[in-house]
Amino acid sequence: MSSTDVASMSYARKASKTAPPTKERDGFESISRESIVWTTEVDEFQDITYEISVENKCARIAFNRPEVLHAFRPRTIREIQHALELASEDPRIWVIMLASNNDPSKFTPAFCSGGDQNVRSNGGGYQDGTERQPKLRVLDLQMQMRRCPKPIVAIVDGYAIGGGHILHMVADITLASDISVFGQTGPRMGSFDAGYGSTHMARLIGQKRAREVWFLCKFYDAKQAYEMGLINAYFPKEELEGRAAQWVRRIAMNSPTAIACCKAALNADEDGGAGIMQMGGEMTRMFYMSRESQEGRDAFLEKRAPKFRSNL
Ligand code: S0N
Repeated sequence: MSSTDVASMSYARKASKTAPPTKERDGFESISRESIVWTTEVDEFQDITYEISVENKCARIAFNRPEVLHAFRPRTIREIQHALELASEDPRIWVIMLASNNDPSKFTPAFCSGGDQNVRSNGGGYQDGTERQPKLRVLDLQMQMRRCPKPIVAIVDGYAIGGGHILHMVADITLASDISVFGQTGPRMGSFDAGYGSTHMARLIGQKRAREVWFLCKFYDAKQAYEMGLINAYFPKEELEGRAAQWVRRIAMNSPTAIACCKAALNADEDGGAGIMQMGGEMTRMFYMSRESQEGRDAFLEKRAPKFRSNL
């Protein structure tokens, strides 16, 4: 690899042996902020869009219900789940963006305003005519996001409220525009999320702040959200797309296996047995690729004793 390649660890190196330490040595600021050019590969969705950029090893799943500030109904969640599965199983995709399609000349910008109250049923969940029975299907999506080995980057431009706020928290990274507004409304709306929506929030911002967010149902601007640790970074609105492209490009330059293992470990710390299962699954998957593991299978199929070799 040439040292002029921005992905190289040598990229921002000075020839001098006495150069002072500098954080610019990570080369991050040299990564392009050009907009990513997206291709629609699957065009079967109503409530979302699904696009990919093979060049950038990235998929973009976007809420597409701006008239209700991207509130989600069961169909929306099922479509995101399907798109997430497509991205998870596509070896060309290493990073997944969760975003929203906004046109500020028509509707107030939002990432997602949570569960669609028009289809909140008295039967214990949401029902838009596409479910056999009312469900809190978004909880299944949260689990799928946690278990997805690829990093998920939430791009928040506008309101992230209620169940929409929880989805950005469950994503691995959140980048926001400076006009964004964050908050929970459950206790004002007759609902709550006592799962990740409460416990993961407390991990992110601390117990006292999490109790404040839920008990007061105040809204917070992007600067406050950043200072609390709810989001990774915020940018002027017009810079968000380019900055998000830069972050995603950098993640996609790094080792996907190393990132999957880091994600699994960070989840395991919080998810108990289910988290250990995810991390153990990554280890087993890698072990299956080794000569040592394959020798066990081959010996069984060839009806002989295994001749294991190991560097342990
Ligand atoms: C975001 C807010 C503050 C924006 O206010 P603004 O700018 O004044 O716009 P509005 O005029 O209010 O909105 C524009 C149009 O969008 C519709 N709309 C907005 N949000 C929703 C929504 N969530 N459902 C349906 N429609 C929505 C408005 O009605 C309006 O439409 P028109 O023009 O036709 O009048 C403001 O919009 C606001 O406060 N919205 C509600 C936000 C909210 O409370 N969300 C939380 C909802 N609950 C959940 O997300 C729970 C999720 C869940 O499934 C769950 C999961 C796990 C465990 C429990 C639960 C559970 O059920 O609680």
